[in-house]
Amino acid sequence: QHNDFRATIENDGVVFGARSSTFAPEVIEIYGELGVDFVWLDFEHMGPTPWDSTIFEELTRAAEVGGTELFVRLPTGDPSLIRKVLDAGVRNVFIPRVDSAAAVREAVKATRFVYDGEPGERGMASGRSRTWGLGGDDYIQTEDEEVCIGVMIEKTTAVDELEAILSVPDLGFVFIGPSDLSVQMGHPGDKTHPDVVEQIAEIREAAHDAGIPTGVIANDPEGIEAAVEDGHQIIRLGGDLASVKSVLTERLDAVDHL
Ligand code: 3PY
Ligand code: MG
Repeated sequence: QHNDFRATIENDGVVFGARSSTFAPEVIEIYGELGVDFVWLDFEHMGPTPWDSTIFEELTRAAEVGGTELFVRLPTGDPSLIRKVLDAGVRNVFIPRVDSAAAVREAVKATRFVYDGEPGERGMASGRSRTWGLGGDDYIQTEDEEVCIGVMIEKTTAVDELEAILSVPDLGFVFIGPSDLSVQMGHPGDKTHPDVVEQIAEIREAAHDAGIPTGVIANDPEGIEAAVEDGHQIIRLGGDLASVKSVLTERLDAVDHL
């Protein structure tokens, strides 16, 4: 199956996604039916430790049935972890808290059979990405053409090396992390601090100058519109837990008035 997420951002389009904190196949399938382009699964802060890759087989099936893409935030850029998740059939992954261009290069190389004109560090597997499900005779070429990896820019060490990070071959995107940037910049939790806001704009501009798509979180209509206007191409606009909370709050308020 074609990775619409990668194709869209490579062709200057915008993808809209939502987080699923429940990791429930049902929610992923419903997101797909609603037209959500990607489902953010967060293995940095929640979820089972993803070395049990069988969970991804089930979740990629749900994404395929619904017609959406998984977008998996791994806990680290450990190549052995990246390979295992890709072997289960996930096509879009991203790595939090990166510090250096060297770390980014190592992570990206783990996703490729051929990397920057040399052998990459993706291992030949017999998992769902090759043998069934997504698999096929053109496995090697398809995987290199379809898999997309990005990194979070949320540490000052990464900002210091931003130009080098942005020129790492095959880096698919950067996702900006205002919360951790605020911590790193000495304004913990203050995402609207002028220094943080300015830093975010600088990251965005540098990435766009380098031709690398950027992603952000935007939780209200104004924020979503502003994100699109700013040229961000990967926009997370909600999640299952927050949606349940807001819909039920509304209904309980209505009941209160009866
Ligand atoms: C951050 O803001 O630090 C993030 O990681 C967003 O998810
Ligand atoms: Mg973060």
